[in-house]
Amino acid sequence: MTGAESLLRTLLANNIDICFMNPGTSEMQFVSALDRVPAMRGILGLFEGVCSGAADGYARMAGKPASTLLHLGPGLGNALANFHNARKARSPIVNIVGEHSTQHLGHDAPLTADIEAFARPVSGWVRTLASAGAMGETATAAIAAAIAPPGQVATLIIPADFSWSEAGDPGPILPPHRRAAPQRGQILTIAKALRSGKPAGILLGGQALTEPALRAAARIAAATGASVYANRNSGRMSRGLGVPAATRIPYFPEAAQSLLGNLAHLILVESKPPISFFGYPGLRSTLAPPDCALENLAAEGEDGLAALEALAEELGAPRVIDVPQNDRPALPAGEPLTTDAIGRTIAALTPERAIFSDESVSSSERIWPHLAVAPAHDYLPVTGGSIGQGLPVAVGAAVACPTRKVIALEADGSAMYTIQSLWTMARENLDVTTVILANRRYRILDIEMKRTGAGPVGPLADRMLALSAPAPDWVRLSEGLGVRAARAATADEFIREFRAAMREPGPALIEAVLD
Ligand SMILES: Cc1ncc(C[n+]2csc(CCOP(=O)(O)OP(=O)(O)O)c2C)c(N)n1
Repeated sequence: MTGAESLLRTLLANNIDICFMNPGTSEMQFVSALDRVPAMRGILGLFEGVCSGAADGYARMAGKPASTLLHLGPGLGNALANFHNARKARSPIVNIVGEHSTQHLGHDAPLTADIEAFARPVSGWVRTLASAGAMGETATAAIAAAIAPPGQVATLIIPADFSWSEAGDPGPILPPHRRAAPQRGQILTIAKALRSGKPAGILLGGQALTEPALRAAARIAAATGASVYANRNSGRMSRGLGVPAATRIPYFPEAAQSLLGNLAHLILVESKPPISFFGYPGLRSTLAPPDCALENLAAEGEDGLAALEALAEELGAPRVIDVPQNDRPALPAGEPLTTDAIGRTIAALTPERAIFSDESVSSSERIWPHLAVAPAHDYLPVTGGSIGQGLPVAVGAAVACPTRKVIALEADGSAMYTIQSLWTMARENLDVTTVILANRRYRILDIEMKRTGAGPVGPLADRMLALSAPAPDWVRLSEGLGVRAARAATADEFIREFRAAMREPGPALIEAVLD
């Protein structure tokens, strides 16, 4: 068995059967092994940022890693921004990077680079394979590192000769991992704080934003009057009709500080203390009041659900929570196309158990409230602030959940970073509807320009923010990459196109013209 085959068999034995890849000469052995090991599904991305973002989206929805296969330092370099987002999402990913053969490495060939240095800032574990014979064991070590709670990118660099040489058996199969249970003493301390009668909040992050954890938090809120908040940059959140709500911490620090302003206690569940996205002149970066006591109920990587349930029991919280079942909104009629009209339409027409990949940037605050009355769904935000992740994450989510509708809410500027994702959606016939919010500007930067006190936007500065001359033609771009597409300039047109996209499976794109 060659090293390449041993690697693929080790991944499969450990239940990793997807590889988002963009290979080159040093990875040819892996590509050819796909025909001998067909249980590994190779998915081609036409830019490495698609591969890393797709592996992130896959991990968030599947709860287990995909692998990525990238070409040398430059291939990894192209993938870094979305590995950065994956790192912030705590997504487990086994990232395999090909390296020159060992005898070639000393010659400083054109593609030679310090791959470990490229990998380190986004990876929790980095290793260059030492010999072909060590392949199985080292691959298992990479998988163990990736899935160690709370999850991380593990980068395994493989010299080409080790993949074409004879290797030993595949590596061992890992036992299922357990997240640490809550500390009894900590639960009692926090129960006491919540019984004190002082204003308290519970901030949920990580895996504590799934429905069972939201339900446990709602039980605690019912028993104590505490408010329940959501970390806006956590990888995945359950939401919609029938799901207990958590208030998302606002993006701008003034609104966030005012929301949390009266808290005496903030209980952290799989979340760091809340901080502002950016620092601004004269503003604090921390969002909780300076005298608020921060208490860790479960650290990142610990079992927040078990901790919340134990706390609810300790507090004698009601077992059943009544979640109001609001009506779905009425469709807009005869209205211009606004972000509100888009939000209402999506909430009214989205099917059960949809998955939203949200990279709607400046449109998000207007669309977000409407999704509260969409059917129960999963919501995947941008975790690390690096735009160009929404479409790749949608690809990965659709691969992980082939029976669910995925809806990518995409600001036009962000969508251009990894537009190649559309081709992978078409190639793999993924059930993703992409809504392009075509305001033809880097709109959020207009707002940030004012907030940072950077001065007025003159005509030359404006050319750095406007996407209008020429405006990208999304219908032609999408069709050119194999995804059916339509343009909507009124609410009625948007309703027609969105309804059709929800009825018909497979990839579709709607350009929603907002200017
Ligand atoms: C990789 C990366 N490059 C640049 C930025 C800076 N940036 C933040 S928002 C933004 C423009 C967003 O424009 P668009 O996606 O069209 O959304 P809009 O603000 O119009 O809603 C840019 C360039 C970033 N966050 N990440």
